[in-house]
Amino acid sequence: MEGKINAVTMELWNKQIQTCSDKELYIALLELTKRLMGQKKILSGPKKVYYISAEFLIGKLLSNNLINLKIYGDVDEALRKNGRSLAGIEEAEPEPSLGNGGLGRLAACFLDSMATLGIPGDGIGLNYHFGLFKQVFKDYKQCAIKNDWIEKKGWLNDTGITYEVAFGDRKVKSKLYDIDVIGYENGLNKLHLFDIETVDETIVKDGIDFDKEAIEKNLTLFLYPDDSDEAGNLLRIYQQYFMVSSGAQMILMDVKSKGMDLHKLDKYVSIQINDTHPTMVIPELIRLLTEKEGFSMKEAISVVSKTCAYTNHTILSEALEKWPLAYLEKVVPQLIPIIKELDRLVVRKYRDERVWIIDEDERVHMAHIDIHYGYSINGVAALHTDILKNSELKHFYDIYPEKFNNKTNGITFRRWLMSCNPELSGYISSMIGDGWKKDADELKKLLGFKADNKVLEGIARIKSDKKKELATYIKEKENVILNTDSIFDIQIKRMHEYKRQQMNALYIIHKYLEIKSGVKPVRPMTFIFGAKAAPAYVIAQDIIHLLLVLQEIINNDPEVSPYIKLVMVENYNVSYAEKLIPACDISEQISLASKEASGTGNMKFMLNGAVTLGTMDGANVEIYDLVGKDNIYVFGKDSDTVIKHYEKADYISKDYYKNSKVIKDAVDFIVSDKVLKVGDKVNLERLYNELLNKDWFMTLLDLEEYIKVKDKAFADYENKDEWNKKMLANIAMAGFFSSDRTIAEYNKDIWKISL
Ligand code: 26Q
Repeated sequence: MEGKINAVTMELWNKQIQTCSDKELYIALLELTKRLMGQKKILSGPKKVYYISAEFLIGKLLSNNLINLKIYGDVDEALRKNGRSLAGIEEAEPEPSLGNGGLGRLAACFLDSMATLGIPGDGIGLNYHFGLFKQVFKDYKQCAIKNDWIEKKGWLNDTGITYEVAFGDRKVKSKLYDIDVIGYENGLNKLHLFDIETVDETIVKDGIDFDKEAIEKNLTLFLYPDDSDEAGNLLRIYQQYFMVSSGAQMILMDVKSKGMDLHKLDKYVSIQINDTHPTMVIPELIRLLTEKEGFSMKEAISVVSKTCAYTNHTILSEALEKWPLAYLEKVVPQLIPIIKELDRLVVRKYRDERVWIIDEDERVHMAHIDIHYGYSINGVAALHTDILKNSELKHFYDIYPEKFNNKTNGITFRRWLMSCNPELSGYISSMIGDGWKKDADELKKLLGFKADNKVLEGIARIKSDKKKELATYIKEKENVILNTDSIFDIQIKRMHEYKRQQMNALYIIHKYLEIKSGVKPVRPMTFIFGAKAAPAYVIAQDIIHLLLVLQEIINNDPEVSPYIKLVMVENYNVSYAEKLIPACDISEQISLASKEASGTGNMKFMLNGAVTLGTMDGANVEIYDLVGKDNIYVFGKDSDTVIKHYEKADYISKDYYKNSKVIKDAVDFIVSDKVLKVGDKVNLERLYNELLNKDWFMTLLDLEEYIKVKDKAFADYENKDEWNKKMLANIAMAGFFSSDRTIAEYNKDIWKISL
């Protein structure tokens, strides 16, 4: 391998490994990896899946591709021999942040698993020039700046293929870029990313502001931050249609070029629609088939309905897309007669207005198009699918019980264990062999070592080493010194009230007040947060502000800082997650029950030996079922209770505040003199009032039990032997959450591709 790498560095830079900069080495390895990938077979067969998604949060690709090519170890060794390390070189790779969070990352894990299982399955998405904004902190607040990632030499390949996309007011050219996706010990699929030819990066001004009118210049400039306030923006409809029209044309051309009969499209193609963002692919396919391929409307609707399947990722009703018909009329007038026809057919058949596509306010319910005109509807965790069936989408479930199914999310173990934690990965293999890499269920063999102290201590040592590594990184990046003997408690995910970072903050305040009153914890505690907030999401910004202010106050208080450290890391992203997750002791999964569709961070933590502290929400329920009550900490009201509170509108946060001194003291601290001296009165008072007078996501409902159970988890940590067993049990039972399992289920129940 050393020779191969040196050959490329010589060719590109006329230098040997030793004298290259990290950037030069990265580019050389990129080049070498692309060449090796180019030699792999392209996965093909009679039927193909297209996973269409506005987001693919792929993260850095070098390590992952090396792992899947099975040359990670060789490359690492060759570099070490020359005094270099893959870790250093990875820092030179830009991270493509082409997604907001869970939904985008899931799409990326799925690409990895489809290729690994040998399923011909391509991604279809957009080539955003600036991914999710870069977060910087100033005056204890989040600022958003543009986040470019495209370099001259990178993973993107220009295919030279173009399509024409027509909007109501203009025609534009769509260019196709591809990124190769290599399976673990398997062949190649593609991620197809469409870009507008005339995009102009120079129109971006301060922060992330730009001219929203100039569609030709801005269409693929930015990924929209998950943000319901801005959902009405026309540009998002332009983006969505651009993606689906390009994708639909590509799919039909592909099928025709293979000489296949479009009337049997469903035999050759399944299109998985990732949330409602790509829903317009349904009317667009119908349009193309009727306008260009001579189909009758009936034939087109019939075959498209057998080809498209829909995945729902949310039960927050404000996040379900409803576009004003007038907006669609402006951007995509050619789809209007089709959407109206799809609605007419529904209205003719069903009297229940709740299942109609166009409502009385002339808004188009995108999910309703998917449900009526797709052949499968799935939720992303058992509880989530149950809630869809029994409440959120009940009227649809009554009509189409056979279409509904559950596909509990998963994660790729190649990235979330082998790449981010090679030490643990290697240790596992030394005990149970390598079989788990292909069959994740084999991790259960680890349970055989439950009573083996040497093994348990080995796992504990790796955890401790990863905590030290993280501490070094955080010192460098955030300038905060962590005590690696402390317990690491981590909450990393988008900032949202339903995820309840504010509840975690109230716990920290509670501990702070205890220490101030003389009650000291037996072991120091480190609380780590990472989160971006949608720029227009006011309360989310306020929670970030509170955390940053608390960090300042706590870490600089000599009486408290020996016992508590708080660090909110800047610009949390996939690469940061890969450093944080292996170092975690306690994984915070504390959403209000019924609100987190699944969560996938919970799975990544578990796989790396963290113990979950969580509510019975999303996939936490399945984690609980797998590891058993001794290996997880659960608290809080269950989803039925929460749903009833919403139905009856009988949750009054002030009652909880008034009736508990612990709650009152913690909440009042937000607007205490000490905090107001450092922070911004406007933000802090707004958050305080929100918690007291609204608290839509019921923070105070669960706070007392959260404190109790979290204290118990911290106390249990002191029994190292028992804790190590909990770590082992979590790792051993994580196999179910491999995205290979998830994708195998999608294939068995939905796509039905024979392998
Ligand atoms: C909508 C309209 C306008 C602008 C943006 C959006 C938008 C963008 C992204 C709405 C939603 C998203 C992302 C949602 C998401 O990430 N959902 C998460 O999906 C995960 C994978 O299934 C689940 O594990 C999480 O529980 C769910 O929150």
